[in-house]
Amino acid sequence: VVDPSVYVRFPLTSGPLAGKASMLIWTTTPWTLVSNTAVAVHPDVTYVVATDGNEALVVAEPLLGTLGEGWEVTETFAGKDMERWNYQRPFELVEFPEPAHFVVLADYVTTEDGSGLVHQAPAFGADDLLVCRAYGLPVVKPVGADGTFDADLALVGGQFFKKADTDLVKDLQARGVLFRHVP
Ligand code: VAL
Repeated sequence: VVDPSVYVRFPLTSGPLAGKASMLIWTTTPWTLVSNTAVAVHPDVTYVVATDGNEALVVAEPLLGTLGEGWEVTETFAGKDMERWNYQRPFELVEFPEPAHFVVLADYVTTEDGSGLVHQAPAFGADDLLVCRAYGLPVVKPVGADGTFDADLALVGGQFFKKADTDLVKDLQARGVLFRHVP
């Protein structure tokens, strides 16, 4: 059984690829993207920029095949070169103490599935919490003890976390940042 999952573009806003490429992240929990805080890469893995002629995406070299046919590599670098590159977060629904939303390095990142770039939501993942703490990043948790999103939030306010996936994926799609949805 394969979990439903999404691949999402995170446009880079600082560093050498600012305005030119998006990082691709994969997650089976779209509702945690509301709390996205950072993106983790492995310092020693090779990452590439690949283009299909229309756009440029950053993925781990061993996972290039994830993109499908017709993608050509234009640049290659190590994960550690990406440290602290900033990006546009996937949702602007919650207030976020900055600085946040930059690339962090983490040895737990693998190239077994997804894109080799791991969306971090420290309130909802044990590994994420350790990694984000080391960078002094905030822990933002917009979901209450009853499992519903804080009532004052746009789009997802009051929704049970897992039920919010549907509206969130639709919104990603509408804004052109959804690369692929595997239902
Ligand atoms: N890092 C995990 C993910 O990518 C969660 C815990 C946010 O889905």
